[in-house]
Amino acid sequence: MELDKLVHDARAAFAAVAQPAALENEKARFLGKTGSVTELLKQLAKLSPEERRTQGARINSAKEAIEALLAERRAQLAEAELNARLAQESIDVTLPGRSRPAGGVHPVTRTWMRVEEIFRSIGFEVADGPEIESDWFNFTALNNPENHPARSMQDTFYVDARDAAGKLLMLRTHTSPMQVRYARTHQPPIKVIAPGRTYRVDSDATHSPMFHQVEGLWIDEGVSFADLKGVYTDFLRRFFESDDLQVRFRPSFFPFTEPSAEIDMMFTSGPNKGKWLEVSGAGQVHPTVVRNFGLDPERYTGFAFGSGMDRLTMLRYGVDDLRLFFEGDLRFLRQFN
Ligand code: 2U9
Repeated sequence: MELDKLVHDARAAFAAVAQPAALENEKARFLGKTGSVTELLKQLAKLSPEERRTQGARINSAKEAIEALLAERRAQLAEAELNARLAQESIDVTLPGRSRPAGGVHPVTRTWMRVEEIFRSIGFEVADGPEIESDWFNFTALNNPENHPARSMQDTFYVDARDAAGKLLMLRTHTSPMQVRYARTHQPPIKVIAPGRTYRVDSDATHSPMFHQVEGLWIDEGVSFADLKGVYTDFLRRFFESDDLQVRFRPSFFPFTEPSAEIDMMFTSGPNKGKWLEVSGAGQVHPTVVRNFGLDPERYTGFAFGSGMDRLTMLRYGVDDLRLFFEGDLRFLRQFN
């Protein structure tokens, strides 16, 4: 009678709880170390062997009945918990998906990619290097005199730090320092372009404090100004997809080239037809610069050029304000994709 009541009580207790943790507390009350069933089993020691066998068998079958009830209730609670979660976290698979519109390539990046492709096709390597430079690589190695105005605080962004050797640091004003780094670690023929971001204290419709340049350098025995004219004219005609584009070289001055030239070009059709447009600077690399590469300028000669990639992009697409490239206005940028 007492055992039947115990099983009955366990059933009621297990049914009364709603949480798995509470159920485990109820289990302890019946089957735990000091639980009712355990206490009954302890009493068996006081009985005679005969009674112990019959009473033990009864207690064990009550214990098994309680364990079965416990397992059944555990399964019920687990299922209820799962059903509650499923109801709460249900997903409506018929809702429309979130769209992820494709990005686009920036117009200056398009120019950058085209420039690399054209120069690679005629055997130039592409070099990449630091935007924070020492003034030796940016100015001194390029034959800029100590008092050159480009070195002034008004024209150049200096960095409030120095390199390991204590040299003054700055944001590079052209990609030329990369050409110097490349030329000092490679043997002729040196045939390389250095595209990248450059920085000057300058800001208006055609100048931005950060802009993109590509410079080229070809040094070997017997490389002449005639090679510069051929390579650069070919580049411009391929870049602007115009076989009859006209090119002229005007005398100029740069500390790192001698002789130096400004390069102008003229479209033979389209809105800019018939106007000479300045696109680049160039020249024969100055003997002092060749010497700074560790090479003998009597044996090795060559040319260098520098072009603004933002300017090339403006000319190619007919954009008249450089600032549009850096404002991030999608209405403008979408037109190039
Ligand atoms: C080395 C030696 C010589 C690169 C050159 C120019 C002329 C030039 C301007 C074009 C427009 C800069 O972006 S811009 O404002 N560049 O006029 N650049 S010759 O001469 C070099 C470069 C590297 C070692």
